[in-house]
Amino acid sequence: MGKASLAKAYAPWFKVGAAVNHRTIKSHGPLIVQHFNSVTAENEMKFESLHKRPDSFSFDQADDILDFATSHGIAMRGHTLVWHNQTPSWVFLDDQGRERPRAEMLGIMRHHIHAVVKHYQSKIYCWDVVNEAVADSGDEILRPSPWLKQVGEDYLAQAFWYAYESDNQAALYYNDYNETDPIKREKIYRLVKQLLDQGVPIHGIGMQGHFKLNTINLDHVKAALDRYASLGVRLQITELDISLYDADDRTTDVKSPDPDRLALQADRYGELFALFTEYASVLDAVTLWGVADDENWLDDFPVKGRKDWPLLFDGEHQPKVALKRLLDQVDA
Ligand code: 9MR
Repeated sequence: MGKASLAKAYAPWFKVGAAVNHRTIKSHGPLIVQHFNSVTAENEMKFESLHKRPDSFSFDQADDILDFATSHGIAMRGHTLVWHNQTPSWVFLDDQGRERPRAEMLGIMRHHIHAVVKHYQSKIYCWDVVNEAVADSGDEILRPSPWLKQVGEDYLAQAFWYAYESDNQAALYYNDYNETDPIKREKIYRLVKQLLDQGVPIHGIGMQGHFKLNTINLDHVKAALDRYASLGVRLQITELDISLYDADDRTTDVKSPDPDRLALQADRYGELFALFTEYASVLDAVTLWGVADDENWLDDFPVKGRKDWPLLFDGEHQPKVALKRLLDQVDA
């Protein structure tokens, strides 16, 4: 176990990645280097991080993460170019607070994508070009957003073309959550099919993979992998985690993880990775959304301040039963 590496164990099938940030590349550095061969910046490459004001870019923190990765031979994904969240309001509103018209929005989008993708050209192996554009409910495929309202439905196609113009070697992904839900799955499928039919340079679908113990459904995961793969695009699991809480659980005072739940979590991780290895011909990487349980986004979501234990390493950076399961089942 001491010398074992999750990424080496699964290297015959796919890369194994982790979301990292400018703190965890230091605090969790040894763990990242030992167990992962791909990283994603958790927040540092988002629009508001790189391009807070119209006339300047700040690449420092994102560059630090890239330097960390390259100095250890770790590949890096880019996350994310066009999203409705974590995007400064100047992108959507002019100085007078008026909604910017289509031409201005496209100019801003093009400028942003060109600057960012060219900055990282040949250093970032794939980009989440558009993130979470599909509606969770209702009949519409696209969720309401300023991008949709002010540019129109072709905003996704435009984003992919701008990225392709800037780096025609990087793999360009559409990335979304609840992607294994059968209704949302079909919307994502239709969206990506339309883009492919129009000749848009879209190469992959990022399946985020934020699961919960009581709702994760392996049949749905398999059906989604099959459905998306049928489009002839590459696939990645981009943000994997398994919350220890059931979907409707709102308790706040849990101080330590329940061992029975950790065992169930290990079972689910084991089943997922076994399934993923069956899709190695289309699945290029499986990325966890964090490194260890001491720093993870679910500590605040969906219940503010509630501790969760969704990852493969515990708060002391020690392997959890889930990590042992993943190594044991491939004889690492
Ligand atoms: O993990 C990220 C967290 O630190 C941010 O506060 C949050 C803000 O939107 O974004 C989190 O990452 C999200 C990712 O960028 C896109 N998919 C959902 C992730 C979890 O919310």
